[in-house]
Amino acid sequence: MYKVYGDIQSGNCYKIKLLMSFLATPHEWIHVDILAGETHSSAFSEMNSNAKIPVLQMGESDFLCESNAILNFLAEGSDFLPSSGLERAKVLQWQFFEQYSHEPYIAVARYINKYLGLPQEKKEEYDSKQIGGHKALKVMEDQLSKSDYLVGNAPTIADISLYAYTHVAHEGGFDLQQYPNIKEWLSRIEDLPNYIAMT
Ligand SMILES: N[C@@H](CCC(=O)N[C@@H](CS)C(=O)NCC(=O)O)C(=O)O
Repeated sequence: MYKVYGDIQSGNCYKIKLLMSFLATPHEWIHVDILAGETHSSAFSEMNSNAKIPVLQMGESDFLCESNAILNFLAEGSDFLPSSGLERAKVLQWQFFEQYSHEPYIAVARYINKYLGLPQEKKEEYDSKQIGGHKALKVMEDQLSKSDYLVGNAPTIADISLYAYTHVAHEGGFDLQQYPNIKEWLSRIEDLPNYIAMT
């Protein structure tokens, strides 16, 4: 059985929980407290020397890191990963977008606000994240005005990757009212069978 090391409140970890719930994949969830420094122990570095969650453990000593790599591995053979080469590449296109153009703004603003309590010394950094975050939301809004999901009209792991931090973007100060297509897409995902909430 798989073991997942993570914190469900982290979007990168929640992505894994959500896919495993959709696919009914048996697993053991092991909570890791990043604020207590648990990713920096020597035991943890045996699993991921980059000191980050999530980590997927298979067997005794086989570990996989990077949330989107884990999603690709777990989704293999399921409807959440298309079989056509072009559609798979489009899934990856959105997952790279998520890591480079979305998560560094929306997740970081949320972290500063929700986890750190928006301290004065972080206010400038928090404000600087708003422009990039809205730019990413605009890109998603544009695609979702053309298709029900990010890659065509059926859910894929591209949607799971981007749902994770988008649905809690308000915790980073992003008002989703101005993105009606994103709001409908969030509801569509929440209506899928076996959906599990972050809390
Ligand atoms: N690119 C990585 C990012 C993982 C990541 O940033 N994890 C954070 C929690 S969301 C973490 O473990 N932070 C602990 C630390 O940096 O000490 C992924 O997608 O898995």
